[in-house]
Amino acid sequence: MLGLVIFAIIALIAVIIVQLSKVSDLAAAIKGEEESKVQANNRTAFWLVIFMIVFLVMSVTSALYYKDSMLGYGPHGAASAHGGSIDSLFNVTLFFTGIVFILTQIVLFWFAYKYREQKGRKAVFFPHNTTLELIWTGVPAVVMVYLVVKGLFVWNATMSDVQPGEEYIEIEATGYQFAWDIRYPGADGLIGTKHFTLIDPATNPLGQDWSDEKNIDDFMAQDIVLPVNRKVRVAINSKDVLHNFYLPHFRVKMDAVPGLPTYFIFTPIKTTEEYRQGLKDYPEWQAPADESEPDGPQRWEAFDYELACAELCGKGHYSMRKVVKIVSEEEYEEWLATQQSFYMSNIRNTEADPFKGELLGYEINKRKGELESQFAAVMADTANVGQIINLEHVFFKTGSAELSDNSKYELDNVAGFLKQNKSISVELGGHTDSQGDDSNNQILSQSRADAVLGYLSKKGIGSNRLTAQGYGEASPVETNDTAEGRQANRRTELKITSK
Ligand SMILES: [Cu+2]
Repeated sequence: MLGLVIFAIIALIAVIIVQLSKVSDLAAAIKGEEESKVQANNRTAFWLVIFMIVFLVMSVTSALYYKDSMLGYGPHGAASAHGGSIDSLFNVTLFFTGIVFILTQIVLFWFAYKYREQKGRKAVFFPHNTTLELIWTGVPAVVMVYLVVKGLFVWNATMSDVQPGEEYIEIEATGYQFAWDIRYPGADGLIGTKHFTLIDPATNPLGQDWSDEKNIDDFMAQDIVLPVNRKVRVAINSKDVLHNFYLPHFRVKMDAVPGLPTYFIFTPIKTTEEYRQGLKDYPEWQAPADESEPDGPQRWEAFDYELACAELCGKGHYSMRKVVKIVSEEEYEEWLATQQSFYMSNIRNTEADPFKGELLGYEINKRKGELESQFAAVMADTANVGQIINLEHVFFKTGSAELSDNSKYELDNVAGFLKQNKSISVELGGHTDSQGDDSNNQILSQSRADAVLGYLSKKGIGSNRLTAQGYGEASPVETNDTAEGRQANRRTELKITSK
């Protein structure tokens, strides 16, 4: 039915056009062919000039009207160190092309008007004019050379990689249909290696190689959080099709190409808060961010920098958005401290962990720091005796008093402390959980305490400074009803007996 109606409308329009042309033929026959042609020419020429004026006025007016919504104008000055040079390149190009644009439009339409067909006028032919040719070749050549050279300078400054020894933060962005994974290097500042054959959507989305220690502290971030005024290098990857890493406010834009890592280096120079303050003065930013909530935050308060995918990569393309937060150095440190390493929270001591059951260098160092501050607290304490330190990293083989290899780190630290502080004597206390027979537990705890004492005296601590005491299951620190509680109760304690 609808098809029929559309067909009827088209047919009617065709009939009207045919009838109109017949009417004008008739009118021409009455007026005379020649005169009606002259009239039509004049009419067309006049309207061409009107069109040109309206078109140019509207082009310029709309550009000025929407200026503050465009990057580089109004509140949208570049938020990165290099962004200003890209904006200036854009403005210079716009200046030259703008002149050419306006001049050619005026000349095009004016000539159509001025040289319309008129009675008795003949065309002038001149096949060659050296001066004119010099001008229209020379002027564009000079302008082009200027634009290209300026562009090369901006390109080289923007795209040069970090120099050896330079301070910067490296993060990694991996695009896929349809999201970004953002990886931070963790405390070591180094991003761990990855390989596509190791990718497992459930347990290893990036294909990180867990045998590479650089991966251990890497973490995945929900938002991109960066400190202001620090150089950032983004390593850009794609897992499937072409994507594009686009941070419009920072004039950062780089393809994410499957199989070909790319990068972009930039230095944010405005925090999110500073950018919001810049927007605040513009009336279009002073409306409620959410129209259904007129008392809610204003648009400028709700503003956030964003990462978008600028490559039309599929039907979910629009959802490849991430919030970018530029913060002060202190806020950045605070945020870093709340982030969890992907390996530590998802892989550590699972089947996928190549270091299962071993202590990692990072854990050993961390524990060393903890122990050192506990030792320092003991030394600062005014009481002479009684301070207790739980030797968390002393482990025994199940049911036996044989120290496991990993215990040496903790006990070497203890030995170091005792060597430095020769006046100190300690008691080594063994504790078990409540499982099994009481007297067996008593015997086991005593022989474990003895084993620790034996290790320390082998390290050169005089046996007059060491005593070993088995407490069996008599002094639990937690309930014995849960596995975690029992684990906490099985422990070795170091007690200061004289200072
Ligand atoms: Cu995309």
